[in-house]
Amino acid sequence: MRVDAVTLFPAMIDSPLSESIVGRAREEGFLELGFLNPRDFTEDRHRTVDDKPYGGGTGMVMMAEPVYRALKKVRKKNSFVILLTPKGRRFDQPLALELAKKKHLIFICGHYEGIDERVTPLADMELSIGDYVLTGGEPAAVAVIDAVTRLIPGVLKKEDATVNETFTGGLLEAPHYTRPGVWRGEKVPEALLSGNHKLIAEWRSTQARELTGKARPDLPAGGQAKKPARGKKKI
Ligand code: 6GU
Repeated sequence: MRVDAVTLFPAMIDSPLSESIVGRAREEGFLELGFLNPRDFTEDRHRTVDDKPYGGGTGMVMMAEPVYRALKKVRKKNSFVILLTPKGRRFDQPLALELAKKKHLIFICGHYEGIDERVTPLADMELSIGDYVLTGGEPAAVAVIDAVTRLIPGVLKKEDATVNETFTGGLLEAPHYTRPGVWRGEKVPEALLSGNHKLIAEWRSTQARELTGKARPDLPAGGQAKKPARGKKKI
Protein backbone atom coordinates (compact mmCIF):
# COMPACT_ATOMS: atom_id res chain seq x y z
CA MET A 1 0.00 0.00 0.00
CA ARG A 2 1.05 3.57 -0.70
CA VAL A 3 0.34 6.26 1.92
CA ASP A 4 1.10 9.96 1.62
CA ALA A 5 0.72 12.54 4.35
CA VAL A 6 0.27 16.24 3.69
CA THR A 7 1.80 17.76 6.82
CA LEU A 8 3.79 20.73 8.08
CA PHE A 9 5.55 18.34 10.52
CA PRO A 10 6.53 15.15 8.67
CA ALA A 11 8.87 13.99 11.47
CA MET A 12 5.87 13.68 13.82
CA ILE A 13 4.65 10.85 11.58
CA ASP A 14 7.86 9.50 10.06
CA SER A 15 9.62 8.94 13.37
CA PRO A 16 7.02 6.87 15.29
CA LEU A 17 6.27 4.86 12.14
CA SER A 18 9.96 3.91 11.75
CA GLU A 19 9.91 1.59 14.78
CA SER A 20 8.66 -1.92 15.47
CA ILE A 21 6.20 -3.67 13.16
CA VAL A 22 5.33 -0.68 10.96
CA GLY A 23 9.04 0.18 10.59
CA ARG A 24 9.66 -3.35 9.36
CA ALA A 25 6.62 -3.22 7.05
CA ARG A 26 8.18 -0.13 5.43
CA GLU A 27 11.58 -1.79 5.08
CA GLU A 28 9.96 -4.86 3.51
CA GLY A 29 7.88 -2.79 1.08
CA PHE A 30 4.39 -3.59 2.45
CA LEU A 31 3.98 0.11 3.18
CA GLU A 32 5.42 2.98 1.14
CA LEU A 33 5.09 6.18 3.15
CA GLY A 34 5.67 9.59 1.60
CA PHE A 35 5.38 13.18 2.83
CA LEU A 36 4.38 16.48 1.27
CA ASN A 37 4.98 19.66 3.19
CA PRO A 38 2.59 22.48 2.23
CA ARG A 39 5.47 24.87 2.97
CA ASP A 40 7.24 23.48 -0.11
CA PHE A 41 4.25 24.54 -2.21
CA THR A 42 4.31 28.24 -1.28
CA GLU A 43 5.71 30.99 -3.49
CA ASP A 44 6.22 33.94 -1.17
CA ARG A 45 9.53 34.83 0.48
CA HIS A 46 8.36 33.73 3.94
CA ARG A 47 6.83 30.49 2.67
CA THR A 48 3.58 31.36 4.43
CA VAL A 49 1.19 28.51 5.20
CA ASP A 50 -1.19 30.18 7.67
CA ASP A 51 -3.04 33.43 8.21
CA LYS A 52 -5.45 35.14 10.60
CA PRO A 53 -9.05 33.93 10.66
CA TYR A 54 -11.65 36.04 8.83
CA GLY A 55 -14.11 37.44 11.34
CA GLY A 56 -11.46 37.58 14.03
CA GLY A 57 -10.63 35.20 16.85
CA THR A 58 -7.57 33.58 18.31
CA GLY A 59 -5.00 31.42 16.54
CA MET A 60 -4.12 30.98 12.90
CA VAL A 61 -5.78 29.07 10.07
CA MET A 62 -3.94 26.95 7.49
CA MET A 63 -4.32 28.41 4.02
CA ALA A 64 -6.05 26.36 1.33
CA GLU A 65 -3.68 26.89 -1.62
CA PRO A 66 -0.46 25.20 -0.33
CA VAL A 67 -2.51 22.17 0.80
CA TYR A 68 -4.34 22.09 -2.54
CA ARG A 69 -1.07 22.13 -4.50
CA ALA A 70 0.48 19.39 -2.35
CA LEU A 71 -2.60 17.25 -2.85
CA LYS A 72 -2.66 17.90 -6.59
CA LYS A 73 0.89 16.62 -6.84
CA VAL A 74 0.19 13.16 -5.34
CA ARG A 75 -3.50 12.52 -5.98
CA LYS A 76 -4.17 9.79 -8.56
CA LYS A 77 -7.43 8.18 -9.78
CA ASN A 78 -7.25 5.43 -7.14
CA SER A 79 -6.32 7.73 -4.21
CA PHE A 80 -8.56 7.94 -1.14
CA VAL A 81 -8.15 11.30 0.59
CA ILE A 82 -8.73 11.59 4.34
CA LEU A 83 -8.92 14.90 6.17
CA LEU A 84 -7.98 14.45 9.82
CA THR A 85 -10.16 16.60 12.05
CA PRO A 86 -11.92 16.18 15.42
CA LYS A 87 -15.15 16.92 13.49
CA GLY A 88 -14.78 13.74 11.44
CA ARG A 89 -16.25 10.26 11.62
CA ARG A 90 -14.87 8.31 14.57
CA PHE A 91 -12.15 5.83 13.56
CA ASP A 92 -12.74 2.19 14.53
CA GLN A 93 -11.62 -1.35 13.62
CA PRO A 94 -14.26 -1.94 10.89
CA LEU A 95 -13.07 1.25 9.17
CA ALA A 96 -9.42 0.13 9.55
CA LEU A 97 -10.36 -3.09 7.71
CA GLU A 98 -12.00 -1.04 4.91
CA LEU A 99 -9.02 1.32 4.56
CA ALA A 100 -6.60 -1.65 4.45
CA LYS A 101 -8.15 -2.61 1.08
CA LYS A 102 -7.23 0.72 -0.56
CA LYS A 103 -4.25 1.09 -2.91
CA HIS A 104 -3.39 4.67 -1.98
CA LEU A 105 -4.34 6.70 1.08
CA ILE A 106 -3.61 10.41 1.43
CA PHE A 107 -3.90 12.02 4.86
CA ILE A 108 -4.29 15.78 5.22
CA CYS A 109 -3.14 16.90 8.67
CA GLY A 110 -4.59 20.15 9.96
CA HIS A 111 -2.68 22.31 12.41
CA TYR A 112 -3.10 25.63 14.21
CA GLU A 113 -6.82 26.30 14.74
CA GLY A 114 -7.76 24.34 11.62
CA ILE A 115 -7.62 24.42 7.85
CA ASP A 116 -9.53 26.80 5.60
CA GLU A 117 -12.96 25.16 5.25
CA ARG A 118 -12.71 25.27 1.44
CA VAL A 119 -10.21 22.36 1.61
CA THR A 120 -12.90 20.03 3.02
CA PRO A 121 -14.57 19.16 -0.33
CA LEU A 122 -11.19 17.92 -1.63
CA ALA A 123 -11.34 15.00 0.81
CA ASP A 124 -13.29 11.76 0.43
CA MET A 125 -13.72 11.48 4.20
CA GLU A 126 -13.26 13.51 7.38
CA LEU A 127 -11.85 11.36 10.16
CA SER A 128 -11.32 11.73 13.93
CA ILE A 129 -9.65 9.30 16.34
CA GLY A 130 -11.79 10.21 19.36
CA ASP A 131 -13.51 12.89 21.34
CA TYR A 132 -10.56 14.97 22.48
CA VAL A 133 -8.50 17.69 20.84
CA LEU A 134 -4.95 17.11 19.57
CA THR A 135 -2.50 19.85 18.60
CA GLY A 136 -2.76 18.63 15.02
CA GLY A 137 -3.72 15.74 12.78
CA GLU A 138 -0.27 14.09 12.90
CA PRO A 139 -0.73 11.88 15.99
CA ALA A 140 -4.09 10.84 14.54
CA ALA A 141 -2.40 9.94 11.22
CA VAL A 142 0.09 7.79 13.15
CA ALA A 143 -2.72 5.91 14.92
CA VAL A 144 -4.70 5.32 11.71
CA ILE A 145 -1.67 4.31 9.60
CA ASP A 146 -0.52 1.91 12.35
CA ALA A 147 -3.94 0.25 12.64
CA VAL A 148 -4.25 -0.09 8.86
CA THR A 149 -0.68 -1.29 8.18
CA ARG A 150 -0.91 -4.26 10.55
CA LEU A 151 -3.96 -5.45 8.56
CA ILE A 152 -2.06 -5.58 5.24
CA PRO A 153 -1.65 -9.30 4.40
CA GLY A 154 1.92 -10.40 5.22
CA VAL A 155 2.73 -7.64 7.73
CA LEU A 156 1.96 -9.83 10.74
CA LYS A 157 3.78 -13.14 10.47
CA LYS A 158 1.13 -15.21 12.23
CA GLU A 159 -1.69 -14.99 9.71
CA ASP A 160 -4.39 -15.53 12.36
CA ALA A 161 -3.02 -12.79 14.61
CA THR A 162 -5.73 -10.36 13.51
CA VAL A 163 -8.58 -12.90 13.62
CA ASN A 164 -9.01 -13.46 17.35
CA GLU A 165 -8.01 -10.03 18.48
CA THR A 166 -9.73 -7.29 20.36
CA PHE A 167 -12.67 -5.70 18.48
CA THR A 168 -12.86 -8.44 15.85
CA GLY A 169 -16.48 -9.50 16.23
CA GLY A 170 -17.06 -6.52 18.53
CA LEU A 171 -15.37 -8.18 21.53
CA LEU A 172 -12.42 -7.30 23.71
CA GLU A 173 -9.77 -10.04 23.88
CA ALA A 174 -9.38 -12.47 26.77
CA PRO A 175 -6.42 -11.70 29.06
CA HIS A 176 -2.94 -13.05 28.24
CA TYR A 177 -0.34 -14.61 30.55
CA THR A 178 3.25 -15.79 30.15
CA ARG A 179 5.91 -17.28 32.44
CA PRO A 180 6.33 -17.51 35.36
CA GLY A 181 3.22 -19.52 36.33
CA VAL A 182 3.17 -17.80 39.70
CA TRP A 183 4.26 -14.17 39.81
CA ARG A 184 4.38 -12.40 43.18
CA GLY A 185 1.81 -14.83 44.51
CA GLU A 186 -0.54 -14.46 41.51
CA LYS A 187 -1.33 -17.62 39.58
CA VAL A 188 -2.09 -18.07 35.88
CA PRO A 189 -5.73 -19.29 35.46
CA GLU A 190 -5.96 -23.12 35.62
CA ALA A 191 -7.72 -23.50 32.26
CA LEU A 192 -4.70 -22.07 30.41
CA LEU A 193 -2.40 -24.69 31.99
CA SER A 194 -4.70 -27.61 31.14
CA GLY A 195 -3.34 -28.29 27.65
CA ASN A 196 -6.99 -28.94 26.68
CA HIS A 197 -7.56 -26.78 23.59
CA LYS A 198 -11.35 -26.97 23.77
CA LEU A 199 -11.36 -25.93 27.43
CA ILE A 200 -8.92 -23.08 26.69
CA ALA A 201 -11.05 -21.82 23.80
CA GLU A 202 -14.17 -21.90 26.02
CA TRP A 203 -12.38 -20.09 28.84
CA ARG A 204 -11.18 -17.36 26.45
CA SER A 205 -14.63 -16.95 24.93
CA THR A 206 -16.27 -16.58 28.35
CA GLN A 207 -13.59 -14.15 29.51
CA ALA A 208 -13.96 -12.08 26.35
CA ARG A 209 -17.74 -11.81 26.77
CA GLU A 210 -17.55 -11.00 30.49
CA LEU A 211 -14.79 -8.44 30.00
CA THR A 212 -16.63 -6.72 27.14
CA GLY A 213 -19.88 -6.60 29.13
CA LYS A 214 -18.09 -4.98 32.08
CA ALA A 215 -15.55 -2.71 30.41
CA ARG A 216 -17.32 -1.83 27.14
CA PRO A 217 -21.08 -2.48 27.27
CA ASP A 218 -21.37 -0.09 24.30
CA LEU A 219 -19.61 -2.54 21.92
CA PRO A 220 -21.81 -4.76 19.69
CA ALA A 221 -21.14 -7.84 21.86
CA GLY A 222 -21.11 -5.89 25.13
CA GLY A 223 -24.56 -7.04 26.18
CA GLN A 224 -23.92 -10.76 25.81
CA ALA A 225 -21.98 -11.54 28.97
CA LYS A 226 -23.55 -13.84 31.51
CA LYS A 227 -23.94 -11.83 34.70
CA PRO A 228 -21.53 -13.05 37.39
CA ALA A 229 -23.46 -14.69 40.29
CA ARG A 230 -24.75 -12.17 42.84
CA GLY A 231 -22.37 -11.53 45.72
CA LYS A 232 -19.41 -12.98 43.86
CA LYS A 233 -18.02 -9.65 42.81
CA LYS A 234 -14.99 -10.15 40.59
CA ILE A 235 -12.11 -7.73 40.71
CL1 6GU B 1 -7.94 13.81 13.48
N1 6GU B 1 -7.20 15.96 14.78
C1 6GU B 1 -7.13 16.73 15.88
N2 6GU B 1 -6.52 17.93 15.81
N3 6GU B 1 -7.62 16.38 17.06
C2 6GU B 1 -8.21 15.19 17.09
C3 6GU B 1 -8.33 14.33 16.00
C4 6GU B 1 -7.81 14.77 14.83
N4 6GU B 1 -8.97 13.21 16.37
C5 6GU B 1 -9.25 13.39 17.67
N5 6GU B 1 -8.79 14.56 18.11
